Amino acid sequence: GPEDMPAEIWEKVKNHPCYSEEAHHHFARMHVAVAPACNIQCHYCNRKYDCSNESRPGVVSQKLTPEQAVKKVLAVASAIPQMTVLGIAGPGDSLANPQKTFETMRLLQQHAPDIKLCLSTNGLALPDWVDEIVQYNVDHVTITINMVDPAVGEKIYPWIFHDHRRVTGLEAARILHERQMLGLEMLTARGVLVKVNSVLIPGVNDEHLIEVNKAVKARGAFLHNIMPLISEAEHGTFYGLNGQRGPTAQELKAVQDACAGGANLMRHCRQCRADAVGMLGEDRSDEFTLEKIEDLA
Ligand code: CLF
Ligand code: SF4
Repeated sequence: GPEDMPAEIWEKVKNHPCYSEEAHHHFARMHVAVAPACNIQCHYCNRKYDCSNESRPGVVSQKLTPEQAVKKVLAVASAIPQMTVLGIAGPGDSLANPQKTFETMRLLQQHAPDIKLCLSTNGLALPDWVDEIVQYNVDHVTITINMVDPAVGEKIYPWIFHDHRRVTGLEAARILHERQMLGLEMLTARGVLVKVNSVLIPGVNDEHLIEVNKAVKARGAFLHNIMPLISEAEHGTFYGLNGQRGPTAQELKAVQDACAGGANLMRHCRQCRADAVGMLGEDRSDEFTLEKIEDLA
């Protein structure tokens, strides 16, 4: 609440359903799926579906151009007055598609300046785009950080694509880790609120997430969202580690409780799809497909 934080931070979180537990009862968010490509491979990702760093696996979102995205935002904003935040969260990585992501942000600043802008990223490209993030008034960025030790990272990421080449193994995890930490520090230094998402993978990073929580708090993260791996065989999650299961509700709570006293935890995440529309946990994306927006226009 406003008593726990400086006034300028409260201004940024009071209407954001993810950054404020209270706000999620009153305000809605929407995502536009303008970012299809990704620059890393997570073992738990199946490219046929939305990015599982911010989303529910097994969902296929309707991809939009920046122009279509803006049409959709305007249609949703007039239908859902509680809609305060527009996020770009896939279906790949927002910053692996910088032209599409920032063209969408630029158009939205022109046509819907009251809507808060949010994006989510794996962090690999983040240090290269901090100026644009600030320039387009993106107030909120989510970085998915699953490890702060490349030896753990090597079990989660088979490869990254960085500096025009594919990098594998420990070196890939080391580069990703360094870029995530640098990007986080650069954003908090510029006053952008950063939320960190971590996917809890039993036997791989469960206890390690306590270290992650400390490391991201030390670098200024505002909120830490520890999400369960959703492992469903038919979606091919963890193709690199057959039979990898997700955590039980008790295991998730145990890790969250072990992080108490560190970075503030988000416990109301609903693992939204990359084209989610409505209040958290509500899915109205079917009401705003491209075909239906064209009919409204
Ligand atoms: Fe979207 Fe994410 Fe922005 Fe929210 S969702 S880009 S911070 S506007 Fe929110 Fe959905 Fe959880 Fe994400 S409940 S998956 S945390
Ligand atoms: Fe998949 Fe997202 Fe990981 Fe890219 S960052 S591989 S889209 S889960």
